[in-house]
Amino acid sequence: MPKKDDVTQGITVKKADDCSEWYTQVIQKAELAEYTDVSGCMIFRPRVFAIWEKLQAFFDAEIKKLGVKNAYFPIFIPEHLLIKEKEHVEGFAPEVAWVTQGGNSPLNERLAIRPTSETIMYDAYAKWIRSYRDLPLKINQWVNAVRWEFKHPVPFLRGREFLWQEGHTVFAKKADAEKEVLDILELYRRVFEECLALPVIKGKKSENEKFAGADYSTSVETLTPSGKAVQAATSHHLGQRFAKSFGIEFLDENSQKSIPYQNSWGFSTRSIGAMILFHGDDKGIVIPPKVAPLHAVVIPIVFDKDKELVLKEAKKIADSLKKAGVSVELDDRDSYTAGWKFNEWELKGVCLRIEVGPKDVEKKQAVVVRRDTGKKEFVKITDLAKHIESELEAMQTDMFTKAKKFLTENTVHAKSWSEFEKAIKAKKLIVMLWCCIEKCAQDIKEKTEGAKCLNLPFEENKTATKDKCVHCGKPASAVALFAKSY
Ligand code: 87F
Repeated sequence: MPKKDDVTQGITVKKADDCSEWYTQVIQKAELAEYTDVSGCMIFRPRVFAIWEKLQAFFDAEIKKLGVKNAYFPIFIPEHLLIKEKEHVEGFAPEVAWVTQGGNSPLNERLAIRPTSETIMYDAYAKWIRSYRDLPLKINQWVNAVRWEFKHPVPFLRGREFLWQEGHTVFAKKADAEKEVLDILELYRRVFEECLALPVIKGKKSENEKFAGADYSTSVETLTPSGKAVQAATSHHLGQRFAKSFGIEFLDENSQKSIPYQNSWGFSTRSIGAMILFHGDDKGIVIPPKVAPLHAVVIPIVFDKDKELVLKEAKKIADSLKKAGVSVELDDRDSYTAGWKFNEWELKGVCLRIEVGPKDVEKKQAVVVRRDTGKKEFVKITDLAKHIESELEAMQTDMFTKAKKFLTENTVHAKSWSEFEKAIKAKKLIVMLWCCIEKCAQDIKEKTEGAKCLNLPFEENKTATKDKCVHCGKPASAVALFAKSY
């Protein structure tokens, strides 16, 4: 059988030339996702689901340390519950998907397919919470959610069904609830920066961008190389609004009736879209080691002569690395050339490639190639496990450093409206003094075809802001982050 040595499996466009075509190709060719007959709904293939499981494992362990417990609430939300807190659902109504029929019989009441679970959870909370001893109540669920988007779907980043966690907590004291909002936001920062090697900017949502059911919302935001920002996660303080609509009350230590304070927070499989977009290159995806399903692949380089010897040595290396705790695979498929395999594993984003040829066997060494930098090193077999461990750590750090540099270099502090316009055209993230008035936000959106305030970064707002709004000239009330977004 002729060996397959063509590179047609590769991506045919450069990321810098056509980022969205690059993204579409990489997702299919690296076997991450598959489109289905329902627009905006896709299959999360094992390679991507494994990344999601790593993120889950990290975040789940962290929230458990904070006393959060997992549970499951139904996917169907009866209409009367969904509309109980009117304000929060008004703006979202067009995105709700409904079940109206069971078998052939119309239902008496429409059932919403979970777009988010505040209403169904808080209806139960009202039954469960009686006294201050029942608080705090901290429940999370790892589920799917559906929002009937009408904009063009982008795998992971904008779809109709996604996976997420939604945490819903209840506290007797406002201060405790507010502390948790920030504790969770910090965990989100760590999910993105420590696991996905994506730098994020923490901040408070502006009044018109906050969740309508919240007193205030906070978020972590990042910019992708496509020039569009991604809201990576949100953590909301709901105040007493939902508690009042759903009748959640408790008797405090003095047997006084009180209304508790609530939070909700979530991050989704969108995070994976941001990761793919951010770190991928012309060869395929690059996965930070902390979330990579596979750390290394051993590829024997065989010629007819010495074939058995090389294969045996390659297997030995893979086995001993496995024993040392490295997630590694041996690619000893006979029908592909080594070159074809190199391309394939680069496309799929395996962190390290370990090549073993006859010369290496002779010298008791292997060649280790890093996916993110292409750096090639000859490593003694005896040092291999240690070397791999330190290379994976270095790769994680280097990927974050590089991403951070990108974010810094693509952030512009606009001092005037013309600077703002120029920066938006150049697909930058913009920091500017802003009045935070809704009308001004609308004008900016119209003039720039969609730029909006992502958040009011905590860091930039530490010092009091005086001066004028860069857009409208009215007094500025905060430093704001602007960009176009997904
Ligand atoms: C779409 C349809 C109906 C977003 C929706 O951010 C309702 C909603 O409430 C809706 N889209 N939201 C806001 C979700 C708020 C909040 N929920 C828990 C989160 C994090 C997780």
